[in-house]
Amino acid sequence: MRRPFAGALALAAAAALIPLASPASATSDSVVIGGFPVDISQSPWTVALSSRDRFGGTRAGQFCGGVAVDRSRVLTAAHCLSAAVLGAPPGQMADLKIITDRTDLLSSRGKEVAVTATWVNPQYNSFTNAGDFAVLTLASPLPPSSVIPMAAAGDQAYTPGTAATVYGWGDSTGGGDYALSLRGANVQVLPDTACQQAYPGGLGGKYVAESMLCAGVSAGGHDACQGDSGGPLVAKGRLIGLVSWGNGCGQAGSPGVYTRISEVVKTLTVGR
Ligand code: 4AZ
Repeated sequence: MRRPFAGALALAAAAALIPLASPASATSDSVVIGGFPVDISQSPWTVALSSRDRFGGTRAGQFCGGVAVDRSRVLTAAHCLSAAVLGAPPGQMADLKIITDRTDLLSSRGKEVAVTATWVNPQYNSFTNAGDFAVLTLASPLPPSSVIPMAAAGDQAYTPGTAATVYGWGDSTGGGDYALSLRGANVQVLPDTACQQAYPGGLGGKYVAESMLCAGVSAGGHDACQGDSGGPLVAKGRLIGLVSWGNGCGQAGSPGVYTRISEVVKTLTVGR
């Protein structure tokens, strides 16, 4: 989607039965596009964000992804918590939960944990999508094994060419086929120039290297997509990105744009 919000909005609209134009073309072979099934035990820090009140129960209320960065805190995308997506400020959503340790959304495996507080990055710019992250505080702590370390600035995991995997329950084809079971897609960290070329500004969006990270595969076909927003991009066992935006899904020349986790680390460190 050209507009960063489009994916979560599509889910909101689907839940509300508002007719939507079909998304702009995306490859059909294309988490996640061009992905593979993942058992949650392989990425135990990946969580689903859920509100059945807002999004209905057919997919357990899943509308975005998230990732546990300590036992009581989950990172997600700021745009996942916008009033446009949620229909209300996040603090007013009585049934906002995270689902942990569950591969299949409709199974009873794992746990649903209530969110007791939401913090949206005050620097988040909903026009450029810079600073697209938010923190959820959980009602009860997760096990230590469910937490992934964040890669700080200068970490080798950010080097272009590094293999990375993105995880989510989002659109698995680019055609609105939201997954019921967790998927992953293998991509690589791409040089900032790849996204600067693809997203120079204007209608297609603007890539800001300081706060965003570019990832994909140059031929296309492997990518995050609608519904994956807020979910993790992992390299060398560390969190490097959150699914944020892009033009369509899996198209050559339109890499995925992620929230750069080193910026999150800086912000969270300053705040405490
Ligand atoms: C979305 O609309 C979205 N291909 C998320 C990720 C990407 C594109 C769109 C990246 O939520």
